[in-house]
Amino acid sequence: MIQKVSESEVSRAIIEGFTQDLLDHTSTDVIIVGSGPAGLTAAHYLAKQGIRTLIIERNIYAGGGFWQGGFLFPKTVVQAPGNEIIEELGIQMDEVKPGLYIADSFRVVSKLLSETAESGAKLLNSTYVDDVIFKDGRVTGVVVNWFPITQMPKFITCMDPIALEAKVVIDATGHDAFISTRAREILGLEKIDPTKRRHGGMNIDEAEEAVVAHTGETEIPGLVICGMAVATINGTPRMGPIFGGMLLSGKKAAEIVTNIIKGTIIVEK
Ligand code: 48F
Repeated sequence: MIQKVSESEVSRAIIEGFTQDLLDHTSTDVIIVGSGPAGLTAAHYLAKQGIRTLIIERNIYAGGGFWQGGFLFPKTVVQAPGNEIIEELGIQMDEVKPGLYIADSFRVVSKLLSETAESGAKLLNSTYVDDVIFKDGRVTGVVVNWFPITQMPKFITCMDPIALEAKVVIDATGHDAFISTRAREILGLEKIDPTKRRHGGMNIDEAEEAVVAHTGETEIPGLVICGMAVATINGTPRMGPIFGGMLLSGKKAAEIVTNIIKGTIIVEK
């Protein structure tokens, strides 16, 4: 016998559950914009330590470009030591050759998502970041709205967003590098157009080293950058369908943010 419930009880459960999560994160420790491999890895390591972490993703589903390998084939390929991050999740990868590993993307992404959720991170999906909060020379949060609003006709799109505050914001928006380019615009720094190809040709080894090396605090206080956004901002080569650098970049971002947060004197509101 299936439990009987009323329609309004179901509605109430959804509204109360979601509203509580949103209220809990109007002012939080870290906001990660983008839920690709870099953003998710950062979220996983941060939330695991009890750091309040909110991931914002414009898509309905999380995972970004991690669901597919290359050429739309759902295989995740990583090189050492990136495999250690996946194996830590409890996924055994197959060895292609010493130091190069492969697994089904479906297994890898679903496990990373589930571990990140279990760590306590929250996901605000179908939500896009439209702007940053910029106060006293630093990024102190983001301005968000429902993604479907962007698809509405211009004459009814004057719908104000809301803003969410955080001690640190992580730009994990992939090729768009949206948060960094917007913050640079506010500060009057050199303009970067992510729609124009900024990468050199493909060079996996150089690209992966560069992404990890440039991951971290930007010249914009309060903003940390990881993943493919790092390559866009720094104009480093492209790595194509390999993910070790993305995972290591997300992990490095988490370490940097942890240090920032632990070193911060937190004035609770
Ligand atoms: O693109 P994405 O997977 O970024 P990543 O974590 O990894 C890059 C790789 O997937 C691949 C690669 C390396 O192998 O070249 O491309 O750096 O995930 C970025 C996510 O950010 C979301 C976007 O929908 C995607 O899921 N995103 C981008 N801009 C916004 C956003 C925005 N303004 N608001 C909310 N979400």
